[in-house]
Amino acid sequence: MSVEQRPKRLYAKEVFQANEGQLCTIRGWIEDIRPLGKICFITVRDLTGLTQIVLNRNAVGDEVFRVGNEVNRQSIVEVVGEIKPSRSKNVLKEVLAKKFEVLSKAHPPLPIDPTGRVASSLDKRLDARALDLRNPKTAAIFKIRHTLLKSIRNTFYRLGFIEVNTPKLIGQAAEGGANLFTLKYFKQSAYLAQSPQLYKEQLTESFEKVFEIAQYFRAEKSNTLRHVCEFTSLDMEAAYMNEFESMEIAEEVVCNIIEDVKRENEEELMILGKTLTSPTRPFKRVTYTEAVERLKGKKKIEWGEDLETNDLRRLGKVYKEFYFIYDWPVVIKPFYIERRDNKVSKSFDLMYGYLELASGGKRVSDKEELIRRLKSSNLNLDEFKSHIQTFDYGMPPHSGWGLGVDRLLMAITGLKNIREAILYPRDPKRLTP
Ligand code: AMO
Repeated sequence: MSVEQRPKRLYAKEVFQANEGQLCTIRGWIEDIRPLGKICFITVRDLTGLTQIVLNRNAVGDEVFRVGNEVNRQSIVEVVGEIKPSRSKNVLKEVLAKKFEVLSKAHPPLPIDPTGRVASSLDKRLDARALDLRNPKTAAIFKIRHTLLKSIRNTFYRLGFIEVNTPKLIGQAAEGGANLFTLKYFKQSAYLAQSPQLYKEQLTESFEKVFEIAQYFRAEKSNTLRHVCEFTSLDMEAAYMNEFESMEIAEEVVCNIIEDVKRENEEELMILGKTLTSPTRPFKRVTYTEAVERLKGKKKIEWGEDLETNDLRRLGKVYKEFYFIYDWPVVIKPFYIERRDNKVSKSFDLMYGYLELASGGKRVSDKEELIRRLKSSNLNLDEFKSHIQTFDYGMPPHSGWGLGVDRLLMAITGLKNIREAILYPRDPKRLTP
């Protein structure tokens, strides 16, 4: 049947609203087949749900009826038929097939059952991710991720930010530190970018307010539930803003996402069994010093030490949901964060319970101070030569942050493992599929 001859394609969701007697085309994959003598019920799933197809031997003929009875589950089919009221209790309308064609056969045994009736380990699901994404529960996570990305863009466009794309193949360490992936780049070495930090700062010289959503790479051997080697970051940087103004933008982005997901993903939230509530604004703000005071008692934390996972877990029990920890010690923040005084930096982390979602701050915009800070961090000035030079072009005061999109999706959907929030996660043990 040529494309022109086929009646309009309907998605499962549209079948329920369509008129009885209407002709339609249904496409999707077979979830179930129930042969009952001269009739065979086939449920076809698409992105929006299930459609019940009725194959009647008298209507489609012996050969098509045999194919419909024998085709394997998960095969891709195209059905042309007429919408009828259904006699099944859970289905309002069904499609009585006039034509039934297998477009692509599935070949069992399949590695997992994407209907979710037979549970599989996360590792097995990730090995067969393309099939796992047919599971409505898995698909719900990525439909919410789609809303999250759309919401982020809408907020930044509305606030007048320019969306940018910085290089991911770089010749010098962006942030310093040892967690870089190295690769051969013709006759020299290159790295995979661990963040767009230096580029986004440079771009404030011309574009003033920029944001980027992109993947970054960290060669961290930590096998935790919140670290991966390739993660998606939302980065923003804005000239003439101080750290508190950029914290307000983070809050605005997160709150808009929650409202958008609540409105656009009601069904997906239901599938995941998650109720979203609008966070109380403004988000609570706690200084590093106050956090350390809170943690006193069980364990001695010296002022200036970084907070470890267990400390953050304890803090997460006190400050639930979204909150900021700000004014971190200079010694544990990177060279590009401005000092408030000799000890305290103009920095912040956005937290969700124990989970660090974002970090940022006001940046050093004075060239001499940047050089001093690079030296005191034991970084090689030569590697930062071209970045330092951009400060001679006139560097406005600026601030910004980087937010882990995968972690934010975990917070919103209630996932415990970051790997579930990423289509094809990469960790020290996983580089495929
Ligand atoms: P930072 O290194 O704290 O800051 O990273 C920012 C945010 O990115 C997420 N993140 C990760 N997510 C998953 N797996 C990882 N291995 C991983 N590493 C980081 C976290 C984290 O809060 N340049 C600064 C940001 C800035 O100051 O603008 C930076 O990269 O959610």
